[in-house]
Amino acid sequence: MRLTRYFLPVLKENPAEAQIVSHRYMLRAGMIKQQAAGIYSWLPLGLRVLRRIETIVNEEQERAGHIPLLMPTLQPADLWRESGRYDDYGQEMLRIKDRQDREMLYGPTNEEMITDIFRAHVTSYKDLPLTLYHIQWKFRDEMRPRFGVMRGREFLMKDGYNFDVDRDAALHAYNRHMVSYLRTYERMGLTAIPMRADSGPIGGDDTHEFLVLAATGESEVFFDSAVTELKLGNRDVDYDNRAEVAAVCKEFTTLYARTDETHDPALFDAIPQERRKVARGIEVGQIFYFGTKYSASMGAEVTTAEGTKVPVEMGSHGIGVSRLLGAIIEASHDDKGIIWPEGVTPFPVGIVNLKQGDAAADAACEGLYKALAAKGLEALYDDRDERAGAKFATMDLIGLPWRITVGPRGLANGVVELTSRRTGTSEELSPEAAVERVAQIYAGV
Ligand code: P5A
Repeated sequence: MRLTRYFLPVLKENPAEAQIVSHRYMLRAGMIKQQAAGIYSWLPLGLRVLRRIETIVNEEQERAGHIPLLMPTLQPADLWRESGRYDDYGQEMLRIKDRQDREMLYGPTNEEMITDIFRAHVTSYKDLPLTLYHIQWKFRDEMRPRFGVMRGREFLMKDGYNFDVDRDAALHAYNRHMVSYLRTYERMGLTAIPMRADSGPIGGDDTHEFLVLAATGESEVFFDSAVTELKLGNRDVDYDNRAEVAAVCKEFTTLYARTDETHDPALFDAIPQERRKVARGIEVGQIFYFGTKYSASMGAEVTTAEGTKVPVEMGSHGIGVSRLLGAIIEASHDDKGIIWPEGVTPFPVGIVNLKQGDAAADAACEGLYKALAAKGLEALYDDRDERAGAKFATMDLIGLPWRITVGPRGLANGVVELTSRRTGTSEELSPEAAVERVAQIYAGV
């Protein structure tokens, strides 16, 4: 993408309404625009990151064997009357009437609707296990929408729902989600710690929240610092192997890690003092096992191998897709701007032309741009007629992890400069070597 042809409305001033760094940088980098309290337009740069995050979420869900579908944002109230949640949900639910005076709502979550789909089509244990998911906009009329996309009213969620014949199979689905979420967050450059939590309006016995530690997080968390050292890495977990998946979950949930709702001071005090940590965290996902809470009230039954009919065992599992942008920025920035991890960056590399209009510099930039594209890497080429300082400031603010700087002086020696946004270190290389290096970096991402 050439910057002169792009739409990147960067702000010079700090927007007064933004209280936390991620909100400030998302506005300044021209990623989002607020349209109403907690409701945002996604401008091109923001949309690119959102799509990257969706891609990672989709890849990891499909790797775990979960099947995508797409449910609507608007739902009929009657479905929610069946589960009893229409009245329970309160003011957080946005209720709408259509022209026929039928009661509708903008879905805050989809347990009822997915149960309705299931009961219409599945009647036998032979069709199980089944996990269906989608990535869809939700609406929750939050009392205090704030911090930009972090606590929105309209927000994008990945929500998945498992259907299993018995409790053991449903717990395996729960575990599978835990492992797939750990992988998902790690690919985004995040450490998200599963913590025992409270199930709130979704219901159920077993639930874990995934928290990214950040001073600006809305949840208070208590944990053994050793839990922050755990990494899934590139382990090739066999998602069909119950024991293997359960062992990974055990590894990640044995050390003490809880949110304030489930905090147990006696257990906490048993941790060696130097490892006892109280901090704040951003909740980027939550998984629930709730058994037959929805299937029993909504009549979603399956016949078992023995020929009896039982309500299907279920759980639901959510990732805060739009919130993740805020969480990643909170975890990865400096005083100049965002520092995107390679996994989610809007563009893999930026090209800065120090002397636009200089024939050699222009030609070298065009050559780099094309050579990168031939390797499947779309660069953001700053081809504006601007001072070098202004170009660097924009690149630093929008946070591309790599920058190639091209100027007449370097070119006279046959080199360009490759700079890491994270470390600030630069290396002089031939243009061909710079392209090779960037391609190598992204080969593993
Ligand atoms: C699980 C999937 C559920 O709704 N039903 C379907 C279950 N869980 S949850 O914890 O309430 O939400 C899942 C994740 O969505 C994000 N989230 C939000 N993101 C931005 N703004 C909000 N107002 C908001 N509310 C929830 C969180 O990341 C949460 O973990």
